[in-house]
Amino acid sequence: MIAFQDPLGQLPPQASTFAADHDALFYFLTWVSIGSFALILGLLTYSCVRWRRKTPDQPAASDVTHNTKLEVVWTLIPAIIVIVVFAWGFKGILPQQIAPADARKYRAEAYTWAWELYHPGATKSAGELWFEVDKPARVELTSRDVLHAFFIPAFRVKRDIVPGFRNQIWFQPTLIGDYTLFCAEYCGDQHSMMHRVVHVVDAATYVKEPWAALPETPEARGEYFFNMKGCLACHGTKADSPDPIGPTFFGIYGRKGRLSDDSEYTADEAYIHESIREPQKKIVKGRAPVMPPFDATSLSEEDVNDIIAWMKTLK
Ligand SMILES: [Cu+2]
Repeated sequence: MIAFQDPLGQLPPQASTFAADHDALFYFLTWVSIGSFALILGLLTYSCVRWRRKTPDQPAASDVTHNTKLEVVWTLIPAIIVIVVFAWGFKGILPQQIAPADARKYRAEAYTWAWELYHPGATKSAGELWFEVDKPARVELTSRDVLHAFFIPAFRVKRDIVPGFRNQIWFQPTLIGDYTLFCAEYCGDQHSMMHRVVHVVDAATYVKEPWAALPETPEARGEYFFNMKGCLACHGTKADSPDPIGPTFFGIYGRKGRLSDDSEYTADEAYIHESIREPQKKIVKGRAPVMPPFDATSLSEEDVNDIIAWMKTLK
């Protein structure tokens, strides 16, 4: 591993063992690009001025059509640069392919437009991820629906998540702090909502399993799940929230309306519970059946009750 610091301070903090080498290659590519751009443009400008035709009837100054030596040089130098870039990138990407045997096994399931994030051995998903500093971690990646991608810029790692395909990614965080996990594959309307906080903590904090801690009151927990489970991608919380996909939760508890079969519904506890677990069972008139179901591994019975408790406060 080489120690390379970002000279312009333009990149995210180097928070994994892969980061320094990645940044060195990034700056190599940048400077080579700037250098060749300046060289080519400079030569072109110089030639245009130096060899321009000064009078309309001036004869050609030279009848040279090619120069083998020059052509070999300007083919060989770029070829060598391309080979260096390939070898450097290949050498950097190889160790990213196979996780060390002692890497902790996490799991991330992506769907439009949220993440289910599982810590090692957990059966219930968490809203954010916690990693221990200087310990390798491996994340198994699956998608419920369309293409997504797991991207943590501070770790300099990114991998596509392909539906029907088990992919994985690994890294070793080296810097305590809070970073961001993004979806890096455009996956529809609310793609930009697919970001989560990723914490790198010391061993003493990690053993306390901070991911299990939840807000204290049912209403606060309900709002937490609303933010973490992707509800906010389609549902607003204000009276005038735009609602192109799902209804706003403002004043939703107790609301009456018509379903697609013209029967009447009241948004009571049982109705909201069913709408979370089996959203396709009853579709409100004029709405598209686009809401994904949330089963018990995603939201427990208590979690659903917390969400309903929080909904009751929105009025
Ligand atoms: Cu996405």
